[in-house]
Amino acid sequence: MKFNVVQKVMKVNDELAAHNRTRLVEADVIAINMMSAPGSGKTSLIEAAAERLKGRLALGVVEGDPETTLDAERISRCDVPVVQVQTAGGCHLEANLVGQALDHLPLQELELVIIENVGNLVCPVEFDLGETVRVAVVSTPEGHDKPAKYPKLFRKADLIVLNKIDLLPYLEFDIARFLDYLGRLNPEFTLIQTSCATGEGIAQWTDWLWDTASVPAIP
Ligand SMILES: Nc1nc2c(ncn2[C@@H]2O[C@H](COP(=O)(O)OP(=O)(O)OP(=O)(O)O)[C@@H](O)[C@H]2O)c(=O)[nH]1
Ligand SMILES: [Mg+2]
Repeated sequence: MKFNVVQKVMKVNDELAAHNRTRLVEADVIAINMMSAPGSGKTSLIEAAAERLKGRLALGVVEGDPETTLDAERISRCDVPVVQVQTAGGCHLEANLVGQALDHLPLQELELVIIENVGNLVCPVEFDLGETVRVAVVSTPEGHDKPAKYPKLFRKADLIVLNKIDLLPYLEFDIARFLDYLGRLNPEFTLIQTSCATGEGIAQWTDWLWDTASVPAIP
């Protein structure tokens, strides 16, 4: 009985995600679902991208948070169209909410939409939003074992960003073990190491966004 209810929720979500995907393809917009634990640096990475891609790539942002408009305020200061989705305590975004957010973005003028999911390593991965690609962000203070403990997120990611590498000298983060865990989940994973504090790796991050947005959307 319980199982049937869950299936129904997921079925409705999948239908709405398919609708979002069609809208994005029709508008020729690539969408990125960015997922991580709270505080890994998702908004900081989007701010860095907005800065570097200004005038080169038409970016829009959907911000997901349980409460507040703090992240949308940060992004709007970068002169990028942004919509804040408040989940009222909910631990992930769903396709229905993202669909409503897309209504408030000038999709026809955009090339790339980054959807910052609610900070959480478990729930967001279960919900298709209609995105084109998935990015998993993990930061060094969280520890090298995160891919082993939360495999689904890392296995399904098209890109993994290891952020806060400026803090490596102060932490017992074993990068070899981190890479080993990732390799066991997906031998062909793509990893970019960044620091929003020093700017290291930000060029690679924005180049990846540029390349991803330049790929025509597949209907
Ligand atoms: N040292 C260091 N701090 C960083 C880096 N990136 C982000 N921070 C800091 O980490 C904190 C969280 O960054 P955010 O960008 O807000 O993280 P987030 O993933 O968007 O957080 P939520 O939206 O709350 O899940 C802020 O104080 C940032 O200034 C980094 O590369 N190095
Ligand atoms: Mg944020």
